[in-house]
Amino acid sequence: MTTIQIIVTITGIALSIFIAWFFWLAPKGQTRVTAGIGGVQEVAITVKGGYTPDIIVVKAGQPLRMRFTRQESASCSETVLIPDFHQSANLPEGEEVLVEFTPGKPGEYGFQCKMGMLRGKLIVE
Ligand SMILES: [Cu+2]
Repeated sequence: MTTIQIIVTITGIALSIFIAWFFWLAPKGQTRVTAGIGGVQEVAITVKGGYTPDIIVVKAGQPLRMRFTRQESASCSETVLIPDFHQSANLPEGEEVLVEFTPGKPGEYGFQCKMGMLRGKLIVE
């Protein structure tokens, strides 16, 4: 291989790694939810190649309403699971779906698509 070929190869690999990181691993935003009317903590989550926001900070012992809107047709994201709270929901494209429960104990809990490719985190304080 010539030097140019080596540089091109290395640049290509670096670019692939960055793209993979950007789409799957980079945090898409953290949000802290405060309780609104009736003491319900409400957060709107966009589902499109991931969850936005994907880190959600809430308070323990107060009802939480997660409003998922899926803006893509990729079958990967059609189901959202929150295993620690025994919650799951089907997300038809373009429709808002509510998932409601009360996080009891402080801790960090994941939510994800069925195959675990898209991930988010619920931080209960
Ligand atoms: Cu998936």
